[in-house]
Amino acid sequence: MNDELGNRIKSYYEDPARVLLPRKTWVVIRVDGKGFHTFTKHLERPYSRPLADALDAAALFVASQMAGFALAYGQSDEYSFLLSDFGRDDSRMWFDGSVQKIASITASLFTAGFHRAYANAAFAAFDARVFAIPNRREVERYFLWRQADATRNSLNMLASTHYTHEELLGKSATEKHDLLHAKGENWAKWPADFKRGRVVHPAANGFAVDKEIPIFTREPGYLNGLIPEAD
Ligand SMILES: Nc1nc2c(ncn2[C@@H]2O[C@H](COP(=O)(O)OP(=O)(O)OP(=O)(O)O)[C@@H](O)[C@H]2O)c(=O)[nH]1
Ligand SMILES: [Mg+2]
Repeated sequence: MNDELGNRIKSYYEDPARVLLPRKTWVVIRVDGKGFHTFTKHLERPYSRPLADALDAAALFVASQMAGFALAYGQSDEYSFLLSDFGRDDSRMWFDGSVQKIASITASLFTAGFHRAYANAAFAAFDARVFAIPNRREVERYFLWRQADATRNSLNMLASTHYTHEELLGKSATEKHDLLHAKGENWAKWPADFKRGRVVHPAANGFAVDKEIPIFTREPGYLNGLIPEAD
């Protein structure tokens, strides 16, 4: 009776919600802080080093738990992980590519890792989305897109420490740079990781964080050396 009931419930309700990613692809999982606009209210602006460090610690922990991890890229309140099942013939995607497993385990591992590193009374939560990208060049473009977002975010964050929302409304990036110069502020002088983001990559002793990453479009070899080749 119990087996029959379980089988029926699984086949009627659980199995239809089981989505698998295709084999032999690159898989991206992006984790993003839930409501971090509020969570970060009392943190240093434009850039909180303790927050970035805790996000890095969470990413290092997740990387150590993932099968097929290639690299992770972090900025603002997010981290994107790249996995693949290339390599050996019998290599399998993490959790056989189960979307629900990958997304929920990544979000919970990241949240656990973040809290272990970040002593704060408030609880943080992270969402995770997972998808396959079928082409290596597109994987590279994915990371170019996130880095462009880091650069835009950092300029906006810095500008918003000197000007009100209304004063910045409709201003271009060049105009924001000019407004900052007018206050003796220079975005270019801020640390590389604030302007460009950070990368977690495999290293001799496990995994390491690179806080001095290049502008990806100017140094294509950087991402190229980390994104796995297809079989
Ligand atoms: N003070 C401070 N805030 C930061 C820092 N990094 C990120 N943030 C905040 O984190 C927010 C992240 O933006 P989003 O992810 O788009 O917005 P969210 O409020 O997290 O909302 P959802 O992601 O949709 O849940 C930014 O708007 C900033 O307010 C930082 O170094 N210092
Ligand atoms: Mg967020």
